[in-house]
Amino acid sequence: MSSTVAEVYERDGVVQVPGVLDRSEVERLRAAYMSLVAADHSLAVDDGVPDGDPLARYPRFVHPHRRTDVEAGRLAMDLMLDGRILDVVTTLIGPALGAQSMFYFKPPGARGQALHQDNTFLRAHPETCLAAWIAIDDVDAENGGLAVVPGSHRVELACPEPADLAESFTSVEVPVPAGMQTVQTRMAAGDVLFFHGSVVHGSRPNSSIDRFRRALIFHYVPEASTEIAEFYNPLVRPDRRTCTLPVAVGGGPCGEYADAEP
Ligand SMILES: O=C(O)CCC(=O)C(=O)O
Repeated sequence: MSSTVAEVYERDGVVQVPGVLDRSEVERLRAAYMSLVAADHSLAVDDGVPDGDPLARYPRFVHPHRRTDVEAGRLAMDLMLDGRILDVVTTLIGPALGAQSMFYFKPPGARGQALHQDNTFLRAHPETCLAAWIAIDDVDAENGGLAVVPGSHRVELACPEPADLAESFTSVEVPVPAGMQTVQTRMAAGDVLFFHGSVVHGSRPNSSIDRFRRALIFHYVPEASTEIAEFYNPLVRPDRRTCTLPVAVGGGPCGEYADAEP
């Protein structure tokens, strides 16, 4: 592993690795999740969106890796532990456990997710979590690609504020720390963005007419973690065995602020 990836992560809390998945892998993931969402919403997070909202038809899915009875779930489990991703994770945070998988469909017209920090939800201690955000489509500002605040993993943060519900399906927003800026990512399908659990990040609406912005997201925590929010137990070891960690107070699925506040 090139030291550059670790150095960029150390400096910015976020690093993009291009071309981790090839086109056929991306197409297979896309097809598996589109066919699952057309038939079954049992993995959907209840984000309380109204009927008619694009996210009612295409809700985000959580923990698909636990559903190895369906192809989408098997693909998630395989990829969560795939060396191309896990080797980077291990370089950045040491030996790790898989804590969460998520799939966002984000169709045209869908709202985004206001700025937040993932460890608010995972509550991993004593270190934070790490996200691997895998682009399943080409993503940019127009279709609501992820925006990140480099360096925000190093600063004290202000309290969350109400989010603009016309733009975000979650209700609370972490302000951009003083002197820092939001940077819009541009990713090709198959690229992976790794980011620290304290990095402020989020996304704007998908304002395109016809470009889905699908993403498969994994969260990892160091194997040496001493606790995590209950929602993430059991975790997955690199050899596929599961394990549990002592339960931290608060937390919940990524983005569910109301339940996350102690
Ligand atoms: O993909 C998005 O729009 C937001 C995802 C995110 O922020 C997260 O997984 O924590």
